[in-house]
Amino acid sequence: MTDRRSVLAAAIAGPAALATGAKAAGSRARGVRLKTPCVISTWDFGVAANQAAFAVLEHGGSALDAVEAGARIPEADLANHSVGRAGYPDRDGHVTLDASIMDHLGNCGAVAGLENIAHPISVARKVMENTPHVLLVGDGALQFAMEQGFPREALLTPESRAAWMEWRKDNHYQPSPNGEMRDYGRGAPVTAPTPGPPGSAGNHDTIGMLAIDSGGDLAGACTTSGMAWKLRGRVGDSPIIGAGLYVDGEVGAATSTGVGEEVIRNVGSFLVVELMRQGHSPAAACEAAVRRILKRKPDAAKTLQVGFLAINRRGEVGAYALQPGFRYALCDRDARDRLLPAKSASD
Ligand code: SD4
Repeated sequence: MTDRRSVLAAAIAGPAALATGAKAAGSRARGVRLKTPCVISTWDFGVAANQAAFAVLEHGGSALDAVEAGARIPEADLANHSVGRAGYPDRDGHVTLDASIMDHLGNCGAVAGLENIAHPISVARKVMENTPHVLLVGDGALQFAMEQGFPREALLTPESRAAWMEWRKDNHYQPSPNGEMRDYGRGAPVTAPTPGPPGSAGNHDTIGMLAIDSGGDLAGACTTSGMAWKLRGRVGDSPIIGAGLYVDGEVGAATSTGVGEEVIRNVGSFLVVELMRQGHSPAAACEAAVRRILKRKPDAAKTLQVGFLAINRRGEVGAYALQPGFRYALCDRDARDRLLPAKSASD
């Protein structure tokens, strides 16, 4: 508890305090090791999602059940405009959701471009468990979800619609670094310590969640409404196994957030896991994956954001991003609501 409070207190105290806190937390992040069972996830609202996941884990539940339960928290959060219900729509006003889920044995399922279903992560799990396939998209994914009993509902909230109408005034599509935070502290620099408490307006983004259960098994989940104002039909990294999420029970797991195109180009999460297999720590593997993006696109550290988050079988955690601003949440028995800033290529 104190940990989150101290990070948030630093945030409230101002940029200088956050800078100090970020440095201290950054060095801890390099060596942070959690006790099993544990769960980690992207961004500030990961703290609340981790609580739901940990409630499953501490009662002996599986990592797979935990990450599904955790991912459903931001999916249901009406203040969150980048995940699930209330997600910002595409250019044409359609809320289209992407999600994937994977276990330690390589079982996986995903949906992309799913409309009118509030919990894509649970549909992804049904794809994994009830079909011979990995990925269902668009109308087919919707048909499948309804066959599986998911309620069909309108997802575009008045707030999301208003934001879309505002965007349509100049109709300029240019994802900005940490753009999902734009509603909060409007006009403040992206590194400003103003994201606010988990789940608050502007404090939201794709959630990637990774867990280890008390049996030592790993699982991961990733769910998003994708980049706001994207072209209709655009699919990001989150539902692409190996890009937005990858789990290997013998090694560890990784997930990503940010501009999915750059993650897909470099098969980012798979790369992170393969680097861990070769002996990299999670932190070093995440950094190497970010540097791979930079190698191909040197200006990426100025123009866009991508963050990776990883955990190995031993519970060691690492994260790295192109730019400052990416934070991640950690939870185990000892500290259930830690929130750390990731180091970045721009530090
Ligand atoms: C995507 N990676 O659709 C997701 C969106 C995201 O910060 O993470 N935004 O590309």
